[in-house]
Amino acid sequence: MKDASVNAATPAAFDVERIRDEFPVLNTTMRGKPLVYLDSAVSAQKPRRVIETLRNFYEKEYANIHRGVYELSERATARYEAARETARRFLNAASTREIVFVRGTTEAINLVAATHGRANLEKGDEILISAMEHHSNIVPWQLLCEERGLALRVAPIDDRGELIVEEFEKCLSPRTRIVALVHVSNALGTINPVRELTRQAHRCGAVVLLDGAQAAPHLPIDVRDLDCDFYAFSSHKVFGPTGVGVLYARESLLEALPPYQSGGEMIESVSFEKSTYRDIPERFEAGTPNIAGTIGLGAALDWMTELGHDAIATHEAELLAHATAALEAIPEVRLIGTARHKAGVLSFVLEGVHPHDAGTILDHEGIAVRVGHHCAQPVMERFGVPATIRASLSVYNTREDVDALVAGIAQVLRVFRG
Ligand code: 7TS
Repeated sequence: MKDASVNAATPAAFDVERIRDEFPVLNTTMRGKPLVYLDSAVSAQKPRRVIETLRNFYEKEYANIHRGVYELSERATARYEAARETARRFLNAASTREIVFVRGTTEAINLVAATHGRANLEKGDEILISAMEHHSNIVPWQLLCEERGLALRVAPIDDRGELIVEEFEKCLSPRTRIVALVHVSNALGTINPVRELTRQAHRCGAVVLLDGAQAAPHLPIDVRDLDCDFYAFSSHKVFGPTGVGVLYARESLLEALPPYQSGGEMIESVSFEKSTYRDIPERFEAGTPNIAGTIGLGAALDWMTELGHDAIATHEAELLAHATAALEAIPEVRLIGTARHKAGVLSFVLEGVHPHDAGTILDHEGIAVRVGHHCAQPVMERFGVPATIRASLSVYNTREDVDALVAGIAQVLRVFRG
């Protein structure tokens, strides 16, 4: 099972088998075959550190937060707020006041659309997105546009799946009030030059939201260096629990926003005449939050930081190069998304085979990939395909996983072509 070449090609400190040992699920079998998990863009598997943090919290430390006068609740509150500091460090935000815990990337974007969007945009204003957005960075803006009479503009992408920067510039105007862009595309793997795009958007006076759902698991994120106004990511894609995520918002902007959801936890005082709201970030965290999930997210971010972004990037780049070469060597494969700057996402179609049929046969080999439109239907349309097969790589994947995929594709082609 162990391939010495994997370790030889990556830094000495990085041992993929040791990483795999931390993920219990990777030792299981599916359909009687060893699991080959190539669907981390949908959701990443969880290391023991995260699983044990959840277990420990529920066994020994569980209480509601921010309300108990007793020690158990104080401890739970401290753990929850420590996760906020961990998230701040992970993003290099200036202050924990800029870190809002939400349900995930989807809720983060909806929050910004419903608060900043409603409070600041008026008829005739424009929102600019790109042609490679996930549905969750399209539909909230569409709804806002319908409600407020705004225009949604879309910067096009080229045949490699790269944003056409000159066209993006042409889409910007003094009417552009929000620019919402994906940092790394989930359907294509493209890494966008978001620092430069943010600079251009700011020159026009727009605020910038970056969808970091697929970037946070792979790249070091520095919101101060990017100079973005909002940055969103989901815990479950960075090896943490489901149901929680982070919205970073520049302090001056967040302070000016009206509440999003309302109720307990976000208020200062309530009377039937008037209620007043708490300071940021609590103003945006109404109700009992996902306490255990947030603490688990903190453990996941610590785990990633200890592993090191350089080690993650080096390993994934080596795997991506191997996988790209292997898939390109199969004549029936057409890769969708061949950007020069790419994360570990391999979207492809197989000549003469529907992606769903391919997915089913791969599943019989124990190989988990996603087939479909990946919640990015406009990307599928751009490339003239109804769906793709998508293998997505993570820090725990090996060359053997890629080789299993290649063998699985050969099996698919045998079944369909005889
Ligand atoms: N943005 C991007 C770029 C994503 O890839 C996803 C989820 C989301 C937003 C939404 O994240 P959520 O955690 O709020 O659901 N991406 C995928 C995917 O690629 N396949 O399934 C979900």
